[in-house]
Amino acid sequence: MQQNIEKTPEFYMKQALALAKQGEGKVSPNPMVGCVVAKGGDVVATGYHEQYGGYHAERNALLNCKGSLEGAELYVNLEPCCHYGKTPPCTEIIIEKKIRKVYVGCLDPNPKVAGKGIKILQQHGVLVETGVLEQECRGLNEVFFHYMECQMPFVAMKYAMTLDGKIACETGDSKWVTGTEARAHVQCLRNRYKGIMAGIGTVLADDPMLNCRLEGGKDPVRVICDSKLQIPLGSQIVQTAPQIRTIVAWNPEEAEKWRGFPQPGNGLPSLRQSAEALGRQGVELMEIPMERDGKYLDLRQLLKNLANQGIDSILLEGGGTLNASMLREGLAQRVYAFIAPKLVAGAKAKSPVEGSGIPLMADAVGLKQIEVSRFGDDLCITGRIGGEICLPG
Ligand code: AOF
Ligand code: ZN
Repeated sequence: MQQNIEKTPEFYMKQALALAKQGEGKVSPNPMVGCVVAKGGDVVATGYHEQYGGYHAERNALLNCKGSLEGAELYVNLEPCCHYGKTPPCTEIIIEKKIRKVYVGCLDPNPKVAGKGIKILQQHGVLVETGVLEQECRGLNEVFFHYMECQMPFVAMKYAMTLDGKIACETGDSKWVTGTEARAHVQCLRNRYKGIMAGIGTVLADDPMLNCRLEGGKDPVRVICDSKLQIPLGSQIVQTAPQIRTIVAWNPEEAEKWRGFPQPGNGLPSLRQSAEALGRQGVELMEIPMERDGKYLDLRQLLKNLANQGIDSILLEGGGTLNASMLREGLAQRVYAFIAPKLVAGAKAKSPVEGSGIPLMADAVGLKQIEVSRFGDDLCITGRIGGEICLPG
């Protein structure tokens, strides 16, 4: 019996948030949005944004209810839109259905909406209350906010390490640092983020698939940083490129240098042959300039290109060098550190973030909004990296 539950706006907004989350992995680069309609305190309709290009949460909820909704209250985690996109404006149907009051979690950062949705509702006599569970609502759509505001993908750095801070033994063996529960959770992360990024070192060492093995999940777009275009045709990633979108970021000059210019008979396929063979497999080759110091691909440019293709988020499963470059350039927004309660020791065993490091502890990159969870015997610590971070090269 659900008696005496205080039906505050927060009570309904929590339901809207849970509904919104059902769109995870399916609506990108749109936000996850859920909607609850209540009349006389009873929930009479619910809906959520189910897939990219489909109806928005409000329309789904309002069309789900046959009876009159005049005088009802509507709860939605994001400001209702007021523009004609792939679907008509949500404000229109809210007004048409004579909703009395709309409770909004947070404003929509999309410049086409950005407060105008609320204004239109008010101009039509609909009462509006904003900021209900605002932090949770913004948190759920942190990717959408970042992508809209910065036109860059939201980058989440993920790694698994031992309690003594190693991602592999000195021998290079790394199977497995964490247990099955933690690794299963990584599959959820791969479903959540639109793309997944790794360096060529990881591909050569582990021959990974970088797909999503979650039932009903979606595979992330695989992005491999491979300036010299070394990725083997026989690697699992290239072999599965016809089925799973795969982008290889490379640099023609670096690749040419590495092959040592025309050396007939050295056994290596020419650059043109490699590029053509990869292309035939469906691998998308993306030319990227090198950074100023010439050591690494210009990651900012790479991320910009990905953003232009609608890739709003990246799960970074890089090695220590790629992770360090992302952090140094201030391009990562979140960290997921999985920590296994075991020790492997070894001064030469690799750690999750390498590069040249920050000289002073006082200047360490700190995480905010920390959450700690446990998967079997392993821990996961996650938090946001705030602002622009400047690390020495
Ligand atoms: C809402 N409710 O459920 C969603 C909203 O391309 P379209 O037509 O789907 O429009 C996408 C934009 O609409 C998106 O950038 C965001 O501003 C808003 N998403 N708004 O009222 C929803 N998904
Ligand atoms: Zn809408």
